Amino acid sequence: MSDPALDGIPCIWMRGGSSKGAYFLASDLPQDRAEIDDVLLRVMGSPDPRQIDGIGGADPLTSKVAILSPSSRPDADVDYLFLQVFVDKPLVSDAQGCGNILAGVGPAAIERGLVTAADGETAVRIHMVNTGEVAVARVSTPGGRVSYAGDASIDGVPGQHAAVPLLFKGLAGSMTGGAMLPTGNAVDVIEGVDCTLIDMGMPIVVMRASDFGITGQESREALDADTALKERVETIRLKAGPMMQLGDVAEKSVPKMTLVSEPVLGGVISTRSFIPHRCHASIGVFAAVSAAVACTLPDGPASTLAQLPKDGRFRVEHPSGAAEVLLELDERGAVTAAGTVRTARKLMEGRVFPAPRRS
Ligand code: NQM
Repeated sequence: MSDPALDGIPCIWMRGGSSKGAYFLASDLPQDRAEIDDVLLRVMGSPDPRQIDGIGGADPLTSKVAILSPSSRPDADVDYLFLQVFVDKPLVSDAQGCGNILAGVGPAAIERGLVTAADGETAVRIHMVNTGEVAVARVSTPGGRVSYAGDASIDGVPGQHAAVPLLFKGLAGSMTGGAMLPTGNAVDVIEGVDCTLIDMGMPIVVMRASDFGITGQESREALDADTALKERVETIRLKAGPMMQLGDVAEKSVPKMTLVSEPVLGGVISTRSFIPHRCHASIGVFAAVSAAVACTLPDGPASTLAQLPKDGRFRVEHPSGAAEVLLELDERGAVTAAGTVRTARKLMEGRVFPAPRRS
């Protein structure tokens, strides 16, 4: 019987988009969810603000896990369960997906033998277990091997890498019961603040930055240091959770809280996202899709500030630049498909050794 603390667990440490995570095969982890959570906390070094005894990077964006397994459905090649390992709390949450870590799933599935690569490019159909949808990722595979080299760049990540185009359908109400606007309204007033409660792949609450007395152009560090602002945002989040059919969200990483302002870089809208207790260095993929769609609503905090594009390319501005989201709309303005381009890179492959259980 193997002991993970002695023998280690096979793992790929991968940058996916503007996040980093540990990619595992489900068959290398315990079966029981509570045991998986326990092992992952010990792998990442949580709870500890520095994650000093684990591989987590002391930031929610680098304390992420993808668990891959052969697909359980005929319309997909691989199952992907995303888990957010909290940094400073003994919590692991499956209450959200993650589009950045998704960018590494195609490459990791090929590297670990779950998907056979074609010569040139390989389309990998990924069943996102958290939300039940299927995304299609296109992975560069010259000679039948994953290549991370290329000339695509994304804001928030230095350098250029192989593009990983991602295509999504059926994102509405991914975690909130199937409706894009879980309350049926484009605007709900919570604690006196106009909010759009929306889920197009990620449940988010969109609010005007100016309603919090800020410009919306502040740095991540400045916003993280603003405890009064964060307390106000959290009060609204705790009320929005049950309204979005997410139940009590005190110990969940959703909904994300998105403060919007007028674009300043020629994009559609400017954002600062709390995920949910720290400000994002950029913005999540599905959070960007949800924010872009909020801009298309006839009412709401985003729609009054947005500069809508004519070509379906929604550049969602964030603290380190902008993320481009492609939206396909039907004649009634409903979103029929969404897409984006990310990059990913394998950083390390080997065995990870979880810390011993704490007494
Ligand atoms: O919204 C961070 C990230 C994310 C999530 C977070 C993401 C998404 O940037 O799809 O990618 O919101 O916790 O990794």
